[in-house]
Amino acid sequence: MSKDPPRVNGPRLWQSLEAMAKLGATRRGGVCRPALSEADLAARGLLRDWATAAATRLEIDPLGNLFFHRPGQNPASPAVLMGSHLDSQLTGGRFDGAYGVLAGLEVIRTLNDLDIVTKRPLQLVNWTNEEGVRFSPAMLGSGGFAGVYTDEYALARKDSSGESLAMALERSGYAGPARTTGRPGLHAAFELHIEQGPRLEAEGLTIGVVTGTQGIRWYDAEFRGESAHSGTTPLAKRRDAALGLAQAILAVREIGLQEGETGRATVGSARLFPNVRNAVTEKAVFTVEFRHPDQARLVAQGHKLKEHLAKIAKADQLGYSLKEILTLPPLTFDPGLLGVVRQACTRLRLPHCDILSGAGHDSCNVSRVAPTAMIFIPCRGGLSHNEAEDILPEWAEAGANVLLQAVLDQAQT
Ligand code: HGY
Ligand code: MN
Ligand code: MN
Repeated sequence: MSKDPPRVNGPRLWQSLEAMAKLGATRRGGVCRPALSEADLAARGLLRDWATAAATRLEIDPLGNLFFHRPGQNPASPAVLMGSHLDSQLTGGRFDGAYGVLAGLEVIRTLNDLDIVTKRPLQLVNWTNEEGVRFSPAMLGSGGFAGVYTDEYALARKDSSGESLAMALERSGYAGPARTTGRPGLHAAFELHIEQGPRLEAEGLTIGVVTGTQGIRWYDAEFRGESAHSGTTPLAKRRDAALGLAQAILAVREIGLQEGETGRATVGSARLFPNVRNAVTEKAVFTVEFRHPDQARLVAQGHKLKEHLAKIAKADQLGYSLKEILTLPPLTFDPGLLGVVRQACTRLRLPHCDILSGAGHDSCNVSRVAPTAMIFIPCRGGLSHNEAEDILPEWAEAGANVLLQAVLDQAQT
């Protein structure tokens, strides 16, 4: 490796981030780009224009994942993959996901500027439905790629309007051809992402070497009672599903509190039916999420949840159901690639530390089928899944330089 490592074009990366942030921009400075929404389609279109101009060839898989191929000297050798996701939360930030995709594009643009043709082919990926906002579970596109879900299961997932992923892909022209072979072999995969936590900024560090992610469990739950007139039905006679929901929210919090500082327990979405002020609630449909670095604790939280819901249902004469729809165990990334990332930080003289990711990422799925590592940069106040999410241009540039180094290290072997 030359003594002075090649560097990305920071201003160009920042301009791309700013242009991308205009697509689905919200009044409060964030983005709203649910998977395959008009805004996400616009973002995909802009990425395609840029990636095509950077001399890559697009391949779309059955779940609408976008793979931009950059040829290597040895076309048959397993590729090095980099990328993330353009879809966002409803009140999302401008950098969650988009930063990793555009930094990957910047790496390709830089290699083009330097006329470097790597030995191994490179692939820039944009994963479908990472956030799980429109279709659940989250990380659906990368889950299909990694064989966590069959394509049939993923394509059948429906959004709240009843439209399936298959229909959304058909309608938007992103339904790629059926997989004919197994998963393409990858030599290495890297994902660059904002930390979505406060540690790096607080400790004055520029890069997080992501050793792994904590486990995640998603549940769909519901209570079923009986709709009744709010003016004529005595409280003792009601089978009020909203009352069940209220107790479930407190029970989920209690389960989380029992884990102390590591506790992460959330009811983030709930819908009441018939949802009118003068009728007792017949049905409450809601989500529960637990996260934990220890698999046994995560499993135990799921058992406690089931016990609580059964108790509430019995006491209030409600029906209930509970379905686990996302099961992601705690995982560690590839030690060899983590060493490559650390060396890149040292070569670039960037202060760095090992860090565990509190958030889930597509790399959790990719790590099932390829050696994978993630790289973090700080974000202001650790804020994310919030329209005020923000980073410094120098952080963006530094992270992209580490990605460039790590990709070159693996693509030149
Ligand atoms: O939920 C997550 O952890 C990711 O940000 N989608
Ligand atoms: Mn993300
Ligand atoms: Mn996210």
